[in-house]
Amino acid sequence: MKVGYVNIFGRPNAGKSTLLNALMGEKLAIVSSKVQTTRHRIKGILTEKEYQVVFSDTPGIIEPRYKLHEKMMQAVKNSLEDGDLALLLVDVKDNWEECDSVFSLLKLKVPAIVVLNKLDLVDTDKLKEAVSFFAAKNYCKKVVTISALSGINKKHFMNAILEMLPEGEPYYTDDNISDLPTKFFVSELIREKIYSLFQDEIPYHTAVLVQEFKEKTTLVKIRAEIIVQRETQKAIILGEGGNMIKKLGTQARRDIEAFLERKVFLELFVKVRGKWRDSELYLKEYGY
Ligand SMILES: Nc1nc2c(ncn2[C@@H]2O[C@H](COP(=O)(O)OP(=O)(O)OP(=O)(O)O)[C@@H](O)[C@H]2O)c(=O)[nH]1
Ligand SMILES: [Mg+2]
Repeated sequence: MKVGYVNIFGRPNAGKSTLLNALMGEKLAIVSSKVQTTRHRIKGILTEKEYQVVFSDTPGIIEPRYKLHEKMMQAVKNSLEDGDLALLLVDVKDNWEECDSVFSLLKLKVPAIVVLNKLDLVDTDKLKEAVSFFAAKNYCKKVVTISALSGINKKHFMNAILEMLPEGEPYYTDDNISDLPTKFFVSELIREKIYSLFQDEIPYHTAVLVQEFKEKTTLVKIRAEIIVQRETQKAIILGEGGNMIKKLGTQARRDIEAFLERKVFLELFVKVRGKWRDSELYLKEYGY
């Protein structure tokens, strides 16, 4: 059996989380059109008869400006410490030189496949040019082109990966597909709706904390807190007469119900915690 850890790296918005979900056939990582959506390392354990691959989605690589960013980049560093193979994800429309310099700075200790994503957005000539650009780089063992959004040829993609993995015994014996608790996925689904419903700084100044998760006979009761930095942001999240938080709650509940495959009663509260992104104490409390 082929086994191994395969870590996905790239600049913000490259499509790392979209790729993880496409590989897993399940929504493990939240996705948005905005940068800096993912804040944690999210493992997806893909087990088949012939292989077990533990994928890790990671936060997009940035220059840290807050303690929160530092924690996010720590998640990237942790993923650099282990692993058998790196997938270096590139949005083909992104600046290739900048992607290259980010990848070089990673100082990878493992072989890497450069994955050119969003091929649906460029013509074949441009794509070929990108393939030659990255194929010439030291860290690159192979270039693969995909559209994570339109759907990948999973068999083809997995073959490219499995070629580079060792034989061994599976790390995980049960049928878990991730190592993170249900509460984490619930809070992430709420955070995803904040990314899609609110603009400007709001998504970046927000954290979500699940305070209560009670399984009852007919439904799951969930109480979550949305943490913002300022009163004005709280007012925006609530909306006029509470219309925005209602919308947020409805959308989040639908996704949580699909994820848990159970009926959900979701209660949301908004709390103001000034500068939480720079406070070790709050960051710890909020799971960073
Ligand atoms: N057109 C197109 N869009 C894509 C493709 N893959 C991902 N996207 C979009 O790109 C955006 C970013 O996707 P994510 O998966 O959140 O990107 P990410 O790399 O995880 O981003 P961070 O977590 O912020 O680092 C979303 O709007 C996706 O729908 C693709 O193959 N084609
Ligand atoms: Mg992501």
